Amino acid sequence: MPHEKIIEASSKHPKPADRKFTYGTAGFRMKADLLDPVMFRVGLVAALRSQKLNSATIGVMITASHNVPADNGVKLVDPMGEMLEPAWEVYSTTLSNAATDEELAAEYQKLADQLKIDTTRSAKVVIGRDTRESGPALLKALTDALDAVGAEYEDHGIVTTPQLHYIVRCINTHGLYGNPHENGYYEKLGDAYKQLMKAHGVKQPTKFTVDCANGVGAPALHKLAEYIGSDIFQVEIVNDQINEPSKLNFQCGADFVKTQQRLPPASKVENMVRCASLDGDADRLIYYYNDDKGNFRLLDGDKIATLAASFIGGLAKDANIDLNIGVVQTAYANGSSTDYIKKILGLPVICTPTGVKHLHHAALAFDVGVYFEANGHGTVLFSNNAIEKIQELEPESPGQAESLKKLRIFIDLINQTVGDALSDLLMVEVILAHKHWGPKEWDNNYTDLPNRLVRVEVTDRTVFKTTDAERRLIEPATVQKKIDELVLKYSKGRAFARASGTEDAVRVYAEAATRGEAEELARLVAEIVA
Ligand code: 16G
Ligand code: ZN
Repeated sequence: MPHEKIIEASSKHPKPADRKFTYGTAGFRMKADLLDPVMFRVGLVAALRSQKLNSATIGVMITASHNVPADNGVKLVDPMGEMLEPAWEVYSTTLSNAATDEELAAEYQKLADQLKIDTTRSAKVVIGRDTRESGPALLKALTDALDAVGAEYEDHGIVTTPQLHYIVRCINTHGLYGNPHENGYYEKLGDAYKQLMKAHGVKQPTKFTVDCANGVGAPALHKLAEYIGSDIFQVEIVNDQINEPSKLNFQCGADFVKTQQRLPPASKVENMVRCASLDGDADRLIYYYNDDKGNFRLLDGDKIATLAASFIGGLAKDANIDLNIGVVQTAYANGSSTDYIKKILGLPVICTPTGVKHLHHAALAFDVGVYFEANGHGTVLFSNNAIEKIQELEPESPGQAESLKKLRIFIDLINQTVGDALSDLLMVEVILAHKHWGPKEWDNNYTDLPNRLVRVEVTDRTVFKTTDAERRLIEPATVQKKIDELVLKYSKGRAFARASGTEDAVRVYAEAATRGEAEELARLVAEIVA
């Protein structure tokens, strides 16, 4: 019986009585020194998940993304590289909260019985982690659990979150998606980039600067850049000090730039030079630049989505191929971006609740689904139907053949498992090069409405219940009516309030025709909510 083994192994990873753990939007995430028992229990869940899916390989990623260095976290990756199925988030929460080692073994068995899982069949797990100091010890807690239930595992060491998603998909598709290791990732993306640039005689307009948040994106980008070669990929890499753990996400990274609306101090660039920032596990990307007057300009997830959608739409048109292209956003998308997609690009827009799994799911409804959160997390999904159409079409003119060829390679450039900063970075560089655009031309597509995000401390955030993709509150009862009345007074006004999924607070977002009005609207809505 594995139960004695589970109990014995678990006794080295005891759960403190006063803690309640929850598998949230981004897995388990907390102060690293609290995570040890959770890691052990996640190991049991990963093994069960693999056994449930006929021994498909499951991924475990140890990371806390853009959080401070003292935090860490863990999330599970399903066989095709997607996020864990929601029902299993609940099972993970249940197992992580079992009070004693015996109770844990009993919960493990209960779950196996309930889901009819044969716990004697083989279980396969692949593991990755970011650069945090706490990583190796947490890895040990995880593998202790995997050993206790006899699961097979491969440790891929320090990799980005999207690299681990990629590896999982490669393994489960038996290499069809690519070679299942870190180098296979550089080869797949790098080769696609080379073909889209070199073969078409296209060049990056200028060198650009990438801030790697002093995290795992740094070694990965160095390796990717080396594989591609500096003749066609000119990049200045800053904030790549992964040997100084306290610098992770400190005064740098995508989240810093997005919230502070300024360059990270290490990015010393001239006006009009484009810059990009990754986050601590390289699944978010944003671009920005200082304009000719030195004013900071952000090119966020909305700008990346519109750039990608218009480029793919153009290629599809030139290739004379009928693809149903759509864009998925959240309520945080700037109203100007939504207007631009609908009115100028003529594409449908779906709005979903915050959290990548919602956007990803909605994007599957299109032949080509472009999804991005404003914070820079997103990707492009090509359906099997679209891929088949693109592969099978026989071109009738050289122009059509050229566009079709680009479209085929473009599919390989994009990590379709999950938002991937490095893949998105290559995508943006390719598009800018093909359009002969600098940051200004890109930025000129549309002008963001002034907006303001406010964090409001409340006694109980769970009383805030939303509908309509979080754009409207249904509870507490009178709040939405008050917000509606207020918004009417502002030109181009829009505002909403929702409980954060990651912090104990309510977030208020407001936009309006002028900066002053956006700020005032946000402040007044915050007063209603508080
Ligand atoms: C998580 C989500 C991110 C979302 C953020 C919102 C994933 C992998 N991550 O980090 O997409 O933007 O939560 O945070 O889904 P909030 O609920 O605190 O506003
Ligand atoms: Zn991240």
